[in-house]
Amino acid sequence: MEITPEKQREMLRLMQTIRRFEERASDDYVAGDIHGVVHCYIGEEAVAVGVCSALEREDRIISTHRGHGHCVAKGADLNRMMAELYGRETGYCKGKGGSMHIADFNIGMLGANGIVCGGLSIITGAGLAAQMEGKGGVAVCFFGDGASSAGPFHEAMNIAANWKLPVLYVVENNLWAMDTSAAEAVSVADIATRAAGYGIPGVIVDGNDVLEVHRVASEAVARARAGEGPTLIECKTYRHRRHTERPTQSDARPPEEIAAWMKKDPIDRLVAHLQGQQGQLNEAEWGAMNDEIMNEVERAVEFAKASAFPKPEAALDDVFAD
Ligand SMILES: Cc1ncc(C[n+]2csc(CCOP(=O)(O)OP(=O)(O)O)c2C)c(N)n1
Repeated sequence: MEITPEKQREMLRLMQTIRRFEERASDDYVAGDIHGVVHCYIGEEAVAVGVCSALEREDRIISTHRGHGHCVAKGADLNRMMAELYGRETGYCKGKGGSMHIADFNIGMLGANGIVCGGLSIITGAGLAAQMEGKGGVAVCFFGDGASSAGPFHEAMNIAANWKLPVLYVVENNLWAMDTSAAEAVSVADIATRAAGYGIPGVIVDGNDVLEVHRVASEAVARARAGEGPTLIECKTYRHRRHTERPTQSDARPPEEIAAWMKKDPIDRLVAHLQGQQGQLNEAEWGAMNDEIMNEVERAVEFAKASAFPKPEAALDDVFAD
C-alpha cells in the first residue's frame, strides 16, 4: 500500500522526536538532573515508528528497558515522559518509575520493562484479551536479540501460534546484548528463522528503513486482524550509543562496525528519500520541523523541572503487592 508523503513526514517527525528527546535525556542524565539509568534507542527509531504507524490507538504494545522510542511512536505525552525521567509527580508513574517504567494504557502502551524478556508473556496475554474481545485488536511486543534466547520467548511463541493469537513479535536485532554479541550468543544467524519451529511466519526486514518496516508490519497486522495468528518480525538494526548513558558504561563493539552502521542512519535515509521526491521536503521545512521538535523537548524539560517531587508520604501509594 502506498504510504502518502504526509504519512512519511509524520514518521520522520516521530523519529526525530525520539532522537531529540533522548539526546536531551542523555545530557540531563549525565548532568545529574535525571537519576536511575537511561538506555537510548537512538539509531533504532525506524522500528518503533514503522511498526506503531501500522497500528490503531486501541492496539496494545509492550516495550523493554530501551522504551522511550516505543512510547513516543505510540503517542505518549513528552511532558509526562520527561517528568517521569526527572522523577516528578506529574510523570507517568508519578515519578516513581523512571525511564524504564513508562506506561500509558489510554494509548495502548502497556509499559516499558526492566526485565529482559519480561514483555513476552504479558503481550501474549494481551493478545489473548484482544482475541476474546473480538474487535480485531492486535498486540505487539518489542524485544531484543538477547531476549530472544530467554525462555519466555519460546513459551510465548508456542502458545500464540497454537491459539492463533493476534500478536506481532518484533525482535530488534541490534547485534549486541550489552557487551555480548548475537554472533556468539544466539544459535541462529537470523532470529526470524526460529518462527519455523512454531509454525508461524518469520520475516526479516531492514530495521533502518522505516517504510519497509511499516510495510512488513502492516502485512502482519492484517494477518493478525484476520484471525491468522502471530508473526515474528526480525528488524536488523543498530544502536548508535553504548548500552546505557552512564559515563562509565563499557562498549565491546568494534569501532569499524559502529562507523559502518552510522552510515545507515534511519533518519538520514528517510530525509534523503523525501528530498529525492521533488517537493516532499525541502531544507527549510526540515529545519522548521527540527526547530519545532527542539522546542517541544525544551518545553517538556521545563514542565518536568517545574513539577514537584513525589511526597515521602506517597511512597506506598499505588503499590499493589507487599
Ligand atoms: C532478566 C534480566 N537479566 C539480565 C538483565 C540485565 N540486562 C539489562 S539489558 C540486557 C541486555 C539486553 O539485550 P537485548 O535483549 O538484546 O536488548 P538491547 O539492550 O540490545 O536493546 C541485560 C542482560 C535484566 N535487566 N533482566
